[in-house]
Amino acid sequence: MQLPVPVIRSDAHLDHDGLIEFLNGAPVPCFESPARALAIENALRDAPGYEFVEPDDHGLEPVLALHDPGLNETLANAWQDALATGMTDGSRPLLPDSFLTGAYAAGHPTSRPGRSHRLWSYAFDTCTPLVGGTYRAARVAVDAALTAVDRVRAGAPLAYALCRPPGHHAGRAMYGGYCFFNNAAISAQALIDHGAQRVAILDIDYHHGNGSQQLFYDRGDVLYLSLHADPERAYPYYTGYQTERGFDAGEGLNRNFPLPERTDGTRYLGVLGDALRLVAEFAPDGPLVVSAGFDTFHLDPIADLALQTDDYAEIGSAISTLGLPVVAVQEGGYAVDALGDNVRALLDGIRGA
Ligand code: Q9C
Ligand code: ZN
Repeated sequence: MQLPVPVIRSDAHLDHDGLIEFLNGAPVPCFESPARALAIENALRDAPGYEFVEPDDHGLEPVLALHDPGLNETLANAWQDALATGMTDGSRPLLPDSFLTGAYAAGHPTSRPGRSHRLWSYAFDTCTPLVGGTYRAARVAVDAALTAVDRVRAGAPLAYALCRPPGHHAGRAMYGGYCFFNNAAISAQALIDHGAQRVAILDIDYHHGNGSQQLFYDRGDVLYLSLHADPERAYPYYTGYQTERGFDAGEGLNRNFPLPERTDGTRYLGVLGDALRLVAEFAPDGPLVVSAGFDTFHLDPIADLALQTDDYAEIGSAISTLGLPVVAVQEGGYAVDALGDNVRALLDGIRGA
């Protein structure tokens, strides 16, 4: 008899809401919505073998282990500052209109503004709005991932953090792609800080986890592998190519697997097999962190791969052949009607149910 799989969830994410993004120039409700998390919870509540757990507060230290203190402070204060300076009346989310790009910063001094527009200097896109509840939701998402780490360290073979907002696009001093803090990366770092010498992150979200890649690019203790839509055609466009293989002590420990349009389960599982062999070769001495995105689904509204619900069960059982405990961290997935079933299929696949 297996013990129930801990599902770490919180209502805090509900206040990260009212979010607008731009799609081909038109403002639309953000694809990354509270309904996603509710759909996942409903599916797992109806399934045997799961228990719901609230996140424990882990404080700021694990966030600052990977993220710039200025990013944290700015995200923490942005909404109050924007209200105080009149930049928003509170009825609309904060979205940037100007970026501190590398090209802007090249060749002369630049500054981060003190208030109001300071947030923009950390943003890298226009699809990651911030409202009054965003900072707390992002912190609780980190706590959810760290609570999953605790459960796995205490002996659970699998724990799942229902993180909202997601995390894999967030880097040391930047946020974007619906992400503010990198929940999966912070989990991997926590495992290292608890004594693991080699931790692998397997990222199966449709998008390349540019934040995760950045955070560990020169590190010899964390292997980052990502299967994703070829950046030649897909967000985040500037990273995720096969040629990005790590640097310095991290040489060879960053591996990208760009996928063509309409990649189906058979083809996907073949590539996943290659990635899993690299994990085995790396021989992690800690749990596997899975950045679990489901925007690879054939009906996803912002993606173009072709996975079916049953494929997630196959992906899960392929992952389980590594024989590693798994910390699964929720990332993307926007086909809300199927999202719960897809999450459940992956988790059931991992635990062999
Ligand atoms: N037309 C995650 O899945 N929008 N983030 C891309 C393409 C941003 C996805 C626009 C997608 C971010 C966690
Ligand atoms: Zn994604």
